[in-house]
Amino acid sequence: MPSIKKLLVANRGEIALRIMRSAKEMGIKTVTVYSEADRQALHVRFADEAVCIGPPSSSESYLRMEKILDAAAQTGAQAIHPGYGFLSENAVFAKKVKEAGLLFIGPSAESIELMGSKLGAKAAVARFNVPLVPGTAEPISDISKAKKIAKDIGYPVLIKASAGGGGKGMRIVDKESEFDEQMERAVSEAKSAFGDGSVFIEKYVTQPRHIEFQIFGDQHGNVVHLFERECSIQRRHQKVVEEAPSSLLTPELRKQMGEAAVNAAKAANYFNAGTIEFIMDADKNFYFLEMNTRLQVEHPVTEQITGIDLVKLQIKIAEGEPLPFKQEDLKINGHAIEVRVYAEDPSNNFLPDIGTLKTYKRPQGHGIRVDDGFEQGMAIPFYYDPMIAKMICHDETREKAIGKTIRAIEEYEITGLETTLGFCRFVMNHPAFRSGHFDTQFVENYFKPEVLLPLADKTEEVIAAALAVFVSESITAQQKAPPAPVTTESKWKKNRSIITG
Ligand code: MV4
Repeated sequence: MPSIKKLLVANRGEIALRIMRSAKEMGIKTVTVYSEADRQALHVRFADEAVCIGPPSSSESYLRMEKILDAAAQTGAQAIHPGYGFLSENAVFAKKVKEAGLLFIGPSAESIELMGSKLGAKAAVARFNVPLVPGTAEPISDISKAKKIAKDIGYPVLIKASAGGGGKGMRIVDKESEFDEQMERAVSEAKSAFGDGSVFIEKYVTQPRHIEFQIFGDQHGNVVHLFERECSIQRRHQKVVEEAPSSLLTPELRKQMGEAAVNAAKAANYFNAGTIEFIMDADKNFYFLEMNTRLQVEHPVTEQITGIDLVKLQIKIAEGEPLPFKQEDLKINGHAIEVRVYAEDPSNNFLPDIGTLKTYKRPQGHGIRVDDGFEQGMAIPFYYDPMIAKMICHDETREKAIGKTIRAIEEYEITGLETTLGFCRFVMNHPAFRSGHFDTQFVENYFKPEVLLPLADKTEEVIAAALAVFVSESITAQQKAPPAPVTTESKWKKNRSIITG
């Protein structure tokens, strides 16, 4: 059984730190790579060794397989953890890592490749009794055949690119008269975006909920699930709030979906961490959508409710150890909610608001975890994902976890740029979220920029400026009088009045 002494993390930011923390606790030395934009980044400071791999742009640094493999050879690392994004779901990279005699902390290149094709994935899991959305299991290019299939399934239908994922290359067709045009567009988009024009057709599930199952397999054929995450609160296919467990599932439904998720993983001879994405319709029918063959951004909510460190488990599985527990050993403990803090302006269509963290103070207290990659005074580089942090709150019940999340959002202090924190509080306070009756259209249905009042830092600046004028005028007017005491309102109180939703 190979034992890893030194691990290279081929990523940056919060996930690189999160992985290295677990490695250090296991007594494993850490190496990381960095771009020229990340010289001062925390992941570079945290690692035992760091290797510069090129210019800021990802395509010249974090996506360069050879440079990363060279860094591993140069430092004597025996394994590579890809994190999420970048090369994490690149089958060629997984293969090259293995060919270089290193351990890839993740599934086999074959599993990544199979699940990377939406159609390949559907065909594989269909043989293992996993429910699929009604539709075609083959790529289709003949428009008249496709139209016949759409008619049989019943409108509305969805045309999807086989090479797509995360919502890219999807087209909704409401009625037959629109079919030809949408199909032509879908094919040409798929060709230009993915270099592969194959598309397939599915019944369009309206008001869907996105529920995903965390699965884990070892290299001895054992697979378990670590329950679900509800990820329906998203905008433009980018998740903003995730929670575990889902308020929608009964123990019975959880068992059924969990078994389907385990079967889907077995269909791919899967080992290490993976996620099975399901879509659920208004009648609680669930269907397999796709499998993500990486550790996901939202994995901490699963860690909080199971008490399992998924990164440590990934490392042990990669070393060849069997899963240390059986399905019946696993229990859900309480409820966890993750909110993603992005450097984005919710009142300006969530456009990135890159800048410097003038103030950056994390919330504290029992049951609060902040996974981030920045400190006060640091700039959010514009080259990469604008996520500043993930805040995960864990408590006994969903209601208590929501209450804790609101308290923690109010305690979180970020100035210098706009963030999604106020938006996340709007979600926490919304009756649809609180009642559990929401779907993937939540943001489109309920959010308008008007529900957010100006953020605290702006208010503070205005108050400070007004006070400065007031104080200097008072001094000029009453040269001999002592200056008026300068008092500012508590920021907690001020924050409380920001959200009206
Ligand atoms: C669907 C769907 C409705 N019907 N498939 C979007 C991302 C990709 N993973 C699949 N997606 C969807 N597939 C059928 N047959 C609706 C979506 C969808 C969605 C799914 C999960 C989370 C958010 C979503 C937002 C819009 C559309």
